[in-house]
Amino acid sequence: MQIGLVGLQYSGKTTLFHTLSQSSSASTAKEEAAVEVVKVPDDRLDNLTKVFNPKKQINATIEVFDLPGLKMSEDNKVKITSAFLNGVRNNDALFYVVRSFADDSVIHPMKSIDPLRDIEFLETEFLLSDLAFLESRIEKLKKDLLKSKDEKLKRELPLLEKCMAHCEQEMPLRTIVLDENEKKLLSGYQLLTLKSLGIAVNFDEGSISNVDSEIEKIKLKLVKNGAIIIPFFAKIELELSALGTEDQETFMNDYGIKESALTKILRTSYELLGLQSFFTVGEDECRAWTIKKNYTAQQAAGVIHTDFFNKFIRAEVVHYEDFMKYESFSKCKDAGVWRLEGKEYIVKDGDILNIRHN
Ligand SMILES: Nc1nc2c(ncn2[C@@H]2O[C@H](COP(=O)(O)OP(=O)(O)OP(=O)(O)O)[C@@H](O)[C@H]2O)c(=O)[nH]1
Ligand SMILES: [Mg+2]
Repeated sequence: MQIGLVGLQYSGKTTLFHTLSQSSSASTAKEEAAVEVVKVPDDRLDNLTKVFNPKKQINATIEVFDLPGLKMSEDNKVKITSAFLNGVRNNDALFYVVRSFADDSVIHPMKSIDPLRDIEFLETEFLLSDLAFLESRIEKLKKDLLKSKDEKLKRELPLLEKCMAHCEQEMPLRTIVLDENEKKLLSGYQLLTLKSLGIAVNFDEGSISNVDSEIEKIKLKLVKNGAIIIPFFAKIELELSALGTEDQETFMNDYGIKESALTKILRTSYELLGLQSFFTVGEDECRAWTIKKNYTAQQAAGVIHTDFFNKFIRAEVVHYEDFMKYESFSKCKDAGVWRLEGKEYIVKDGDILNIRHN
């Protein structure tokens, strides 16, 4: 899973990136995207490790891309380049990182602080990019269809026209209703406004008391755009990340910051992409795996190993909550919370699985 941090220059993307990757140097990605594989913290996995005492613990991971910010060009406009758009395209979900902090020593490419304007700017630019793409693709398809009777192309045309009509209403594609087939047909195109969107608003020390009302204001304006909006505190959190975990928590509490940017970004990413975790445990390793919410036991097995998918027999299942009551599989069996499930079983967040296979 890949997520990309995008936004105007100096909005705090790289600072956020470093709090996520928990490294302290705040150098800025200039021309190219920086990428970091971020461990997804999970208390449940930590607790399972305490019970099994395995040789290693393997957390789920997520790739975070820190993209270079959009700058003011010579004609006093902020422009999106095709290099930028290409950097954005491969991500599964995007986070707009917008600035709410006031600091005269940090210039704003649009000269004033207005997070809502910045969000709307990004939305409009991405929408225009999708419109331009759809327009040229539809034109090409029509030409191709004069020569070819390809069934897939035939189905594509009305779908792209439906998308085009949606964009023309100034609505991002993430709000369009699509069936599974349509989703599949569109997935190769990497349309920007079709991507799941989080909006991360960067506040500073002085504005902590206004955060809730600011976020509410933004939410009210953006109710229809299908994004999840979260506040964060790049600079404070980066400073605190140099401290030990305990001090960090104490200071965050003092500031009134309930949850770290890392936790919020990861939680939001899981929510946006409809993801959940299951665990495998043992003396060798305790491990968290990331799957889609409606995955069956067989599909989950396939994430571990394709052989497990092909040669799947049954899954032994105990939910984490049940397991922690008894702390051993034999006690779980006695208590009746250990089950054998078939390949159609829908895996739940926090299930501990052991796959039986040929
Ligand atoms: N006062 C204040 N400064 C901040 C905050 N967040 C970031 N900064 C500063 O703003 C400047 C730009 O931050 P970056 O994190 O590099 O911003 P960026 O979005 O990565 O910038 P580009 O990569 O150039 O687009 C740095 O000097 C940061 O220290 C904040 O919450 N408060
Ligand atoms: Mg940067």
